[in-house]
Amino acid sequence: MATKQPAKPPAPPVQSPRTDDGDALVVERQTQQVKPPQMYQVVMLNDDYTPMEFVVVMIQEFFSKDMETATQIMLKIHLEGRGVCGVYSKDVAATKVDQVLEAAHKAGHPLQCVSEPVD
Ligand code: TYC
Repeated sequence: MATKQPAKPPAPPVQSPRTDDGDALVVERQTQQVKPPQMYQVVMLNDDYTPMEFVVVMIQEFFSKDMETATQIMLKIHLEGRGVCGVYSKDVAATKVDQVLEAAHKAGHPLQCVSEPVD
């Protein structure tokens, strides 16, 4: 004797999301993750007048490099025209530029440096 299976209850209707007041709620899927912040490199420029020793001291003092690393960076700038002293957030890079320019100006040297976005 064939037994009749009880009919399946109908699937409940798909509920669209609602607020507590019963209003329809639009749910958006966030497709893009938060990107890391743009970083900035502080680039020091060569000139013919600023003493090498002064540049080394600036790099040690404001970019926390040891004497050997600071000397290598200074020589790269001297030979190639420019060199990266460090990479920072936008505000910190701008502060480093200001500090170097102020110290150089006070010492009477034309040393220049700029901050630029890292690719
Ligand atoms: N070219 C300078 C000199 O011969 C030295 C120097 C190096 C200056 C680096 C600036 O960013 C600089 N005295």
